[in-house]
Amino acid sequence: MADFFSRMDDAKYNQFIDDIISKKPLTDDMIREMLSITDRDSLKKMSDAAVFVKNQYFGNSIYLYSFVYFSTYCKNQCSFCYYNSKNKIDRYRVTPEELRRMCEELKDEGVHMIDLTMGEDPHFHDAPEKLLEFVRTAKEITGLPVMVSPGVVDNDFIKALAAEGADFFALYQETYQKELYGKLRIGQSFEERIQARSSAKVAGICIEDGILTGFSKMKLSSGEPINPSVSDDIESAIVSIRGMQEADPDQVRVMTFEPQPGTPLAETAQASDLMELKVISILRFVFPDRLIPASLDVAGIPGMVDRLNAGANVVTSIISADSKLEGVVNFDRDVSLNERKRDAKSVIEKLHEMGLERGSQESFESYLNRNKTI
Ligand code: SAM
Ligand code: MD0
Ligand code: SF4
Repeated sequence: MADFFSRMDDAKYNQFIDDIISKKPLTDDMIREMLSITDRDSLKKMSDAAVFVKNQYFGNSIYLYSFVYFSTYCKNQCSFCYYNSKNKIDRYRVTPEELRRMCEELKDEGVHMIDLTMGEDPHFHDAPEKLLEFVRTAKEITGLPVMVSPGVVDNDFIKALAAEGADFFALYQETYQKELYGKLRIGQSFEERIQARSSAKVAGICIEDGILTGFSKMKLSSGEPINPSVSDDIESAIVSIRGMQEADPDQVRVMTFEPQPGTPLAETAQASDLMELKVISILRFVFPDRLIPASLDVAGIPGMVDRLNAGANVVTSIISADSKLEGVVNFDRDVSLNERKRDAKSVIEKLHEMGLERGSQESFESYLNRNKTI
């Protein structure tokens, strides 16, 4: 049977693209059909359409975020995450002096924003001033916008982050299927997570939401499968894309779940990246003028190329060649630091090979101001 794209002639295909650019909404059935595509030519048509749409809004410009995972301590027990409190791993917490030194090095790397990320570390959660100081340091030393990824924090904390000049607040719902959420973010409130994101939006900070794919073969460490009805990847993605639309996010991401050693889901089979790539294209159709990242954390620079070719326009999880800090998913956990190749220079070289370029700082910052009325 002909699929969503193979049954379109050129005129219909061009009409589809025009409709997206004029922000005509996709129906659930359209998304379902696109996520079911397996034919290579149709997949190429889908990703080409997404890149065309991206070019309408962003041209050849790609934005780069430096990733600073400054504390890997965490009080939570997310079943998918290497850093969950039950995992017996080595952890670190960067000192204010170490952060200053890192920022001195980062400021001339060519990134557009610094992403300060932490586990839900009580050291910072219970003493907001310590995180505010990190934001201040990063902004002052690098002169760049700062994203914070602190997990769920209360409204007063968010207002203080806004007052300190935090530019972006990243907090991923992971899924908008409540039952699946309960199995991933064990013991954490679904609503409070949504609430934190919307408080940040109200406080005038740009927000990022994100979802994960690749849970359809989800198994516990005992080898026992988790109820498959909650983890059909296609239906899950549709619910989650709709969920993300609610808060009008400034940046939206999808990442493939990568099973992590020592965690409850360690035995789950690694899904291919194909679903993530399809969801990136669909995110571009549903959020045509928003930032969509290609994370280096899932599959490095080769993976970045695929994600940019699927319609992404930001590269995240850039880590300096000599940095000792970790990523989150860490596809390259076993690779020695100086072979990691997640640095800005390697990224920019690859962008040039692809006919893309690093966007200007000015255009990035004008995007950050898109919600501001004055
Ligand atoms: N602790 C904060 C929090 O959880 O919101 C900040 C860290 S957050 C940026 C870490 C994100 O990485 C998660 O929200 C999840 O989307 C992603 N992640 C973590 N472990 C992952 C895994 N094993 N595979 C894919 N993505 C993962
Ligand atoms: C990334 N490792 O971009 C980072 C992280 C946190 N804001 C982002 C998941 O892949
Ligand atoms: Fe902690 Fe974030 Fe990992 Fe969950 S995803 S265990 S909150 S670091």
